Amino acid sequence: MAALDAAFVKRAALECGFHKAGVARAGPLDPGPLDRFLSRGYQADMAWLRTQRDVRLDPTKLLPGARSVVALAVGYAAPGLAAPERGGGRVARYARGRDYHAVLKKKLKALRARIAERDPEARSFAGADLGPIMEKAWAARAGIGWIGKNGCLLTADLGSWVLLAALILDRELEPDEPHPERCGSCAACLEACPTAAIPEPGLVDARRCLSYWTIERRGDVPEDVAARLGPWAFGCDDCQTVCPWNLAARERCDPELRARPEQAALDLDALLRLTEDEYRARFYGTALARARYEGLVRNAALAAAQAGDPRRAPLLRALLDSPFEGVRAAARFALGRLEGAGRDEPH
Ligand code: B12
Ligand code: SF4
Ligand code: SF4
Repeated sequence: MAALDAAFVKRAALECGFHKAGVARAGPLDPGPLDRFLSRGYQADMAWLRTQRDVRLDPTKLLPGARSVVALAVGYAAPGLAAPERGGGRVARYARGRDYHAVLKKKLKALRARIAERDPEARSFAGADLGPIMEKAWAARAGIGWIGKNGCLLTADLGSWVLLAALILDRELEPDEPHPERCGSCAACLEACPTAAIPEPGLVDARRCLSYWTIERRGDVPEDVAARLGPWAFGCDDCQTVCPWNLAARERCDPELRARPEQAALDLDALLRLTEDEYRARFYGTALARARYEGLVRNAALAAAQAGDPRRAPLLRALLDSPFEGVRAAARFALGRLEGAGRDEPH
């Protein structure tokens, strides 16, 4: 049986549905950026980023004997992606189709099976977002792209509209060259961020990032952040949509990640009335479930504050009795906004 080599693994990855694959040596990562991020508290309350620091920086701590990291990417830029939403709460592009965790996991499983056919003794550790693997750093080291000033992994042809996974292997594979940095003197993303959440090129302060507040945050969203949400009800793409590499990117989308119209812009009235049963039926299996039931209802109330339609006041008043503090706080904020707007209206 032929030995496992980089060409076989990369070809197999593409055959399993990944759009990009590269190989890096599994040596420890430069701890500098992660340590700066943690020492400044940029992780907000995502305490796992701190507790997993050592394993994140050294793949041999995840897989003893690790020799190579296969970095993998799948595109999600679909035709019509840039079309304006129908109104309602805007959803970040990566979350408009099937949950990408499930999509990437399925491809990783297929890839591991292909590797096992060729080399049954090979051991591996796979991760897609949720594992303690620095996926952007491995993608850069494996030549897939570079870490842009916006903190995302950018590729030359698909821009940053790619989702990442990684497979750590205990086999020595020929590594690819790391990708050169291609941002140059551009700073469009730093200027476009509505909350100045990128204090140092490439490092995002989650405490200011709308993506953190609308997806990862459990509980209330402070009023100064709520006031800057703009159209966003789940995630934020502002630092990506302005990027010249994204404006010129090729559209390449995994079929399962294609946007579903009902997920591209959330119907705020329906969300303000959403029950937990409806939430399970509608959102399980989508990336939106990461915010949980109470997060989505909270976000809908905050989006209603931005939309400013006073006809939503009764729905918001009903949420003042929600068992979730984050929802109650968002409803209070939205009602304050709607009532304030009403007072400003000429009679
Ligand atoms: C925590 C997290 C967040 C946090 C922090 C964001 C951040 N940029 O770190 C929050 C909640 C804010 C977030 C938001 C988003 N996220 Co997020 N997130 C993660 C997660 C789970 C960990 C990232 C992490 O460790 N951050 C801490 C920093 C310090 O780590 P790092 O940048 O990887 O740092 C290492 C490398 O950068 C390396 N390095 C090597 N070369 C260079 C060069 C430079 C200049 C620098 C600074 C560093 C550097 O050094 C560091 C190690 O010391 C990853 C999944 C994963 N397991 O990696 C997804 C991930 C980064 N997120 C993803 C996505 C899609 C998003 C959003 C676009 C979602 C949205 N539309 O709302 C936004 C984008 C916000 C932004 N501008 O970055 C994708 C990004 C895909 C891509 N093309 O880059 C990932 C990879 C998930 C996935 N599997 O696809 N996310
Ligand atoms: S995702 Fe939005 S809030 Fe976060 S850094 Fe990018 S532009 Fe700023
Ligand atoms: S907008 Fe400019 S600086 Fe920001 S990631 Fe894109 S190329 Fe880099």
